[in-house]
Amino acid sequence: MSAVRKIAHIDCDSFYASIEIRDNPSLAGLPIAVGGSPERRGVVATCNYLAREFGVRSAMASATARRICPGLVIIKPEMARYRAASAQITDIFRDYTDIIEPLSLDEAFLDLSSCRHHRGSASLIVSEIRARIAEEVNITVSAGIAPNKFLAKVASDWNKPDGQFVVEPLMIDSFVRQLPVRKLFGVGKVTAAKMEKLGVQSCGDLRDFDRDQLDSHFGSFGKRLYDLCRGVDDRAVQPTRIRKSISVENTFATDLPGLDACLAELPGLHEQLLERIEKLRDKYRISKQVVKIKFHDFISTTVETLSPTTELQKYRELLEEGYQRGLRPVRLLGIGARLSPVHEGMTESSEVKNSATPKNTASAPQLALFEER
Ligand code: TTP
Ligand code: MG
Repeated sequence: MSAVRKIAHIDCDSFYASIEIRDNPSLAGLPIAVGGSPERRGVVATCNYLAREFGVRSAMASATARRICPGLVIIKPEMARYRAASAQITDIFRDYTDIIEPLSLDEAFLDLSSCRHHRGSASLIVSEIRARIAEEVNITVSAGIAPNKFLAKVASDWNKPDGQFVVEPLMIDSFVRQLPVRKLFGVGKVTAAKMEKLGVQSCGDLRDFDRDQLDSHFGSFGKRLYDLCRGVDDRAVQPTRIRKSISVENTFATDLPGLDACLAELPGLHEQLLERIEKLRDKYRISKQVVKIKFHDFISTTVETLSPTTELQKYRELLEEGYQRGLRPVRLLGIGARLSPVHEGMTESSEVKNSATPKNTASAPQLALFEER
């Protein structure tokens, strides 16, 4: 790679809750959550930092949240105002760069490598962006600045809320070495548990494995793990594309001998898929579930069904159906969803596959992803 890039990841602090407090100042100083009602089995979309001190979290049942935080004010989400704030923030970004990749309403990557403001100092540029958002939109955001997307994303969490953190090129090695593997894109509970069995807790531990070993333990994801645990991530910041579908797939180092072996791989793939879909929840709805199988002789088949969710059980059924078509060892398994955009005017299409997701918080239960909006 040529010159070191300057990538920022900007993420609003307790986004929906901050907008609600901004628009109703009498809420300031109270623990608040935005979400469905406890009486109607609603879930918490987010809550302010005060409510977090009581243990309230995103995707928690509102009834539980109210129990552990008795004074909790629960507000119904109103997406229009969140969208408007998000658009206003994107307009501010555009004063600094055109290379903006929104991940959801409240977070985006910016490539600031060519921005000349403040003589190209990314940390001064980002301070200015944050100050302008505070002034013009009246909410706070946190930011990470680093030579790549992975590190920028991790760094934006470092001084949250209302903070920023820079990972200088010379710090990468030590910064990543101590990072828990759970922070890596695409490492969810299942993969993290597998790593724990191998004695791996941190990225430093993962570096003890060579490429072949990672490949044999983690299939095609192994290659990416090799890079990530060294802080290497060459993905470009990609201005928004419209997706028709989203999928994750794995080519196995050794062919899966039969249906049971295939079924055993599903939870791991499913977890990665949920993490990726989580990022799209503001923009897309699910229209179909899809399973792809490539048999050892490279013959592929896909099976799909109309569905508004990403239910694991449905993927099992699709896999069983697809496997019956071949009844022989399997070299690749993929699962995915066909998507339709929520907003009007999003009509272009392009398929995006298998680039690991920049989400490091736990996936929300799937029903929470698309409901109540
Ligand atoms: P996040 O950025 O994950 O959370 P946040 O902005 O509320 O808090 P933080 O300060 O930790 O960044 O998500 C952005 C918004 O997306 C959040 O305000 C509400 C919504 N959301 C859901 O609706 N369900 C979920 O499970 C999560 C995690 C977020
Ligand atoms: Mg946020």
